[in-house]
Parts: sequence; C-alpha cells; structure tokens
Amino acid sequence: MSQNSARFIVIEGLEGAGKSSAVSLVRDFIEKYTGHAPLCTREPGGTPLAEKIRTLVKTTEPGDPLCDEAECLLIYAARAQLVANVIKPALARGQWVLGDRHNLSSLAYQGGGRGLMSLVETVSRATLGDFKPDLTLYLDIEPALGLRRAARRGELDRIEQQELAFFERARATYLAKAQEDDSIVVIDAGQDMAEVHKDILAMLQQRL
Ligand code: Z5A
Repeated sequence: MSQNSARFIVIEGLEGAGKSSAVSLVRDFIEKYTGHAPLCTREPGGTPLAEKIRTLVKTTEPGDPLCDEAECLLIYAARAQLVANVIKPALARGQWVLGDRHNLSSLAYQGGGRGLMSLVETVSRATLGDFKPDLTLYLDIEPALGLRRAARRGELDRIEQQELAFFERARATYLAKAQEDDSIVVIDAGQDMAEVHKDILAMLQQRL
C-alpha cells in the first residue's frame, strides 16, 4: 500500500444503532483488504487529554450543569487533539483510520439536537478546515428503537438521557447531511444484525 492511499473511515449513528459491532466488522474487513489493522479511534476521546474531556462531557457535575455551548466547545477541543496528534499522523504514515464517530456527530447532536448549527459550523471550520473522512457509514435507526436497545445495555449517560425529540432532530440532521454529501452512506440499522452487516460489507466492497 502506498503512503498516500490510507483512508479515514467513520461509523456514525444514534444510540443503539449497533456502532460497536459495525466497528469490529469494518476493522476486520480493512485488515483483510489492506493487510494491516487500521488505527481505531473513538470520539469524544482517543488521546489522553481527549479521554479526560470525554468524561467531562458524559457525566453530570452536581450544581454546575454543562451548558450546550460548553459541551460543543469541549467536544471540538477533544477532536482537535485527536486529529492533530493521532489521525493525521497515522494517515501520513500510510495507516488506515477507523473512527467510532467524528464531526458528523457534532452536526447531528450539537447542531441538530441542541440547535447550535451556526456555532458548530464556525468551530468545525476553524478546527478542521477541509479535513473530513473519505467514507462515513451512517447506521440509521428510529430513535425510540435505538434507545430501547441502549437501555438494555445498562445505565444511560448524560446525553443518552435527553428527550426523544432531541434524538429525532439529530436523526433528521444525519439524514439531511447524507443527502448533501456523497461520502456519507446510509445503512438501515433497524434490521437484524446479520442483515445490517451484510449491507455494510456490500457497501464496502462497492466503495473500496
Ligand atoms: N457525542 C456528541 O454529542 N457529539 C459529538 O460530536 C460526539 C459524540 C463525537 C458518546 O457516547 C456520546 O457523545 C454519545 C454522543 C455524544 N452519546 N449519546 N447519547 P458513547 O461513545 O459512549 O456512546 P455511543 O457512541 O452512543 O454508543 P455505543 O455504545 O458506542 O454504540 P451503539 O451504536 O449505541 O450501540 P451498540 O453497543 O453497538 O448496540 C447497543 C445494543 O443493541 C447492544 O446490546 C447490541 O447488541 C444491540 N444491537 C445492536 N445492533 C442490533 C441489531 N441490529 N438488532 C438487535 N440488537 C442490536
């Protein structure tokens, strides 16, 4: 594989969409396809500093609730660290990168869900410029079904406790962005896992 052929692939979706198992599937596919394991990242997180920010974003500080603007800026601080110190260096040395969430999550959750699209677009441009994934697999699920699946997994974190309408707005933003951008592929994640995985593999074979 030549140095500059490495790609950045991202899995996106609401809670309970099945991102965890999709990440394993795509990681194995990339390893077989390129002969090398990709670097796997998660957001927010993926560097020591960004993991500390992840904890701040996911938990509730009694008496000092995180305001929406601070949530947005913290998530971008974590992403700027991850892109500068992990993702870009990996791509530059020819290693593929597989992300569990990236910038599209901020457009969906902070832009659509929180109603902060103008802030998101400004900070995104300032921190990422033109940098974006080569391919994003968006696992689309009805929020109510996704939250039922996520609830079976255990206690819900600060963001997972938002009202259903928040996730409906986030989903609508995911779908609108996918319409505008050819590098975002929508996968029906409401199907059985076997069907979802079949669709993911078919799409990877077609796109790569
Ligand atoms: N966030 C944000 O607001 N803005 C941003 O820019 C970024 C993130 C980057 C990260 O939390 C939180 O930060 C997230 C968005 C916000 N919070 N919320 N809400 P995280 O990383 O801890 O959580 P996550 O990314 O939402 O979830 P996850 O645990 O990594 O994965 P998942 O896709 O939600 O679900 P899963 O664990 O793969 O599956 C859930 C369960 O469903 C599990 O038991 C599976 O076995 C089951 N499942 C999965 N697929 C199926 C099918 N097809 N059929 C039946 N059952 C299934």
